[in-house]
Amino acid sequence: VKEKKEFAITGMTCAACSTRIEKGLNKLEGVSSANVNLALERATVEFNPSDVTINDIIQKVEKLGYGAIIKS
Ligand code: 9UX
Repeated sequence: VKEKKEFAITGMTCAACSTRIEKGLNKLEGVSSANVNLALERATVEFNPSDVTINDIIQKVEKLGYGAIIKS
């Protein structure tokens, strides 16, 4: 089962920020793809909910020093 959710990301200032978040999320077990758009301040994440939760994803972003709010 695969789920696709969008998150509003706060705290990104430069392009390296979005790359850091992408790399960090892609390293999470259960995440099959993570894309972060700096201009739109948005992350699109595809994941398997039995391996990783929305909360895990938000906590990972926060651990990296940014904020994440689930959008849809
Ligand atoms: Mo750019 Mo982001 O120098 O945490 S990487 S501001």
